[in-house]
Amino acid sequence: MASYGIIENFKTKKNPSFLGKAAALAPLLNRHPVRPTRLVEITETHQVVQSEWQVGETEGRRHDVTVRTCGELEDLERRKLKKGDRVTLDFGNHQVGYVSFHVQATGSHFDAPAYIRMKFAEIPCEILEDSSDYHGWISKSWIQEEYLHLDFLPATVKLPRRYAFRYMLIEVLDTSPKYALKISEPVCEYVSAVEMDSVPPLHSGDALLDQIDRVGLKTLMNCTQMVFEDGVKRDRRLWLGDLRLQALANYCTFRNYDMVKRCLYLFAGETFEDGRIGACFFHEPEPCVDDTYLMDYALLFVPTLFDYYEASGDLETLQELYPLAMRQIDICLAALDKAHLVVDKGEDFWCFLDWGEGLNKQAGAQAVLIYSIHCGIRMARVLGDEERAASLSRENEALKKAAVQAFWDEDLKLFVSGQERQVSWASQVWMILAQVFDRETNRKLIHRTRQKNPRIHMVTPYMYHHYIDALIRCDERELALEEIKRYWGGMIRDGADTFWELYDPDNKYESPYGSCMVNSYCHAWSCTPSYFVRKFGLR
Ligand code: RAM
Repeated sequence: MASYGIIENFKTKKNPSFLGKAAALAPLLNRHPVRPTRLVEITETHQVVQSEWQVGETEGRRHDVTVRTCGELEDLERRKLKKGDRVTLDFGNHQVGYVSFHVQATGSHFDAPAYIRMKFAEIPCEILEDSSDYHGWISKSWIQEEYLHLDFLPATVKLPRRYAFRYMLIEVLDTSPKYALKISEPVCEYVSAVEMDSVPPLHSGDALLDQIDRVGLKTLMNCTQMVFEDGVKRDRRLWLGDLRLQALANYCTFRNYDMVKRCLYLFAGETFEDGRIGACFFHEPEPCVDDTYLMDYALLFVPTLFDYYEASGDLETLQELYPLAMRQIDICLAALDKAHLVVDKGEDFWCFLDWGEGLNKQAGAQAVLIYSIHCGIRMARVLGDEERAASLSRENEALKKAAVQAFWDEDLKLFVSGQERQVSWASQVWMILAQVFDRETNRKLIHRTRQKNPRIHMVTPYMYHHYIDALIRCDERELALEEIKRYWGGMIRDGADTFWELYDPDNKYESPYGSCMVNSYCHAWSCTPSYFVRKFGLR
């Protein structure tokens, strides 16, 4: 289902001082050249044989394709490429950057322009996909494919876009009978605001866990650009829910506090006219808030700010952004119904939680509100605002009571959501995080959820993060570790160099967009195993 918000005559409120602070914190990107490691051939395989794949190898079966070495980089220049010829370069790992290469003609005369196609792929199967088969609801323009005429050769092609990829295909669509093409010096100028060397390796004693951590770090590093981007292939911008998880992982890895601060000030620098924080923010060409409001994302500004304060000790920022954080809570409290419940807005894109098909958001939204208020109370106490802390505590008691009354099903011993009384993983997990019940009751609830395995399951690493967090808060650390290894380890077994936007072990082709061609395969909200492992010492 198409999920976006468009508001006619959208009015916003700008705070130039906040935007100025964000601008002053803009990072200088580190840049370094990366060259391909080999030439590969990517072909379709009809049977996926998982056991042939081994952790740590670059060869292997990914989705339903096989990647096979077919030459060294030095072989590239020796190839004479004519109409229909293709060459696929493997850059060794997932890269984000600007690509250039040299092209020359060989033969009698360069008597017609050369016409080439290039495709950039985060995972190998993207190379084989036909873009004309894409009929999803978000723009096809996210598919990283270019068609280029070269009128004069030799030439150095410098592509103006930034790409997110490991594999690059160059296909010759036409030359002329008189000449062929020779390609040389392909290079990607890799960009990121942080450096891998700044993070000590994990050495947990468990090879898979170390690898999960490494892949998580790489995911976060690649997405740390001029802002914390959600994904570097798509959407290449700030989303609040994503920011929160990136920030958490960042505090125990790259420790780039200024990046989090910059992102907080961007969100605060332009809001909806009534003070609501947008779900998503464009940082270029000019800073600008998107006209999408997601209740849970706006509320998560509260823990994002508080986590930042706790990690950095930056009291000044906490003080300055505190009123805006409180405003997010007040707006949601003012919109409750008479029974003290969040109003269910049905299928609209009003609250996110997860991309699960048909997920009802009412109970989850109520839980996120309670969760954020808990954090708001702590924040108010740090700032000596006792009156606020007391009123929020009263609100939370009322919200919890209302939640149990409306959503707890005593027969099922699970939370239900919406008119349809839907049982989902998301509702249970968020109610646990909201601490609506005590720890022991929550522990039983998470086990019951696992045992019943509700049909509306979790499909994003974002939701899985909250599930792992819930397990840890229920003192189920061993199980949390097991689940990290199963879920994120599953992505690695399926060939991930960086973690993905969506991963459903039971449906590898899951996509909320109508086609996984536009799914993102380096998506920062999936980097949090590094946070769990490093923060809680899970081993
Ligand atoms: C998608 C992106 C982004 C997420 C939103 C809700 O566009 O995956 O990361 O935060 O949805």
